[in-house]
Amino acid sequence: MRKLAILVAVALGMPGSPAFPVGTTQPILMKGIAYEPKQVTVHVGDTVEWDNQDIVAHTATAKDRSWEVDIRPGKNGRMAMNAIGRIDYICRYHPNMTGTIIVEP
Ligand SMILES: [Cu+2]
Repeated sequence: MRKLAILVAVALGMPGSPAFPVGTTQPILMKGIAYEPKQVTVHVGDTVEWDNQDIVAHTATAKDRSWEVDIRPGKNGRMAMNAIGRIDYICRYHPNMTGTIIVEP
């Protein structure tokens, strides 16, 4: 019985342990000249990864121009989210292509 309890604790990842990795990766597809999903919610320290499945290049460009990730067809790119808040972003090549990232504590 005691052995089982230990196994459950390991399966839950034991948050708070220094060995537990910080941050996860949130995937977003670039497909059909659109971001999918259009809006995501992540936590500070997480990484957003865009996967361009179109045959044209796209960018993820913050509307305030504080950062940009340029992604060629069939490639992917990532950006760590290190500040709380709402980020609206667009594709510089296709201004109608818009997305939102909500970064929570
Ligand atoms: Cu684009």
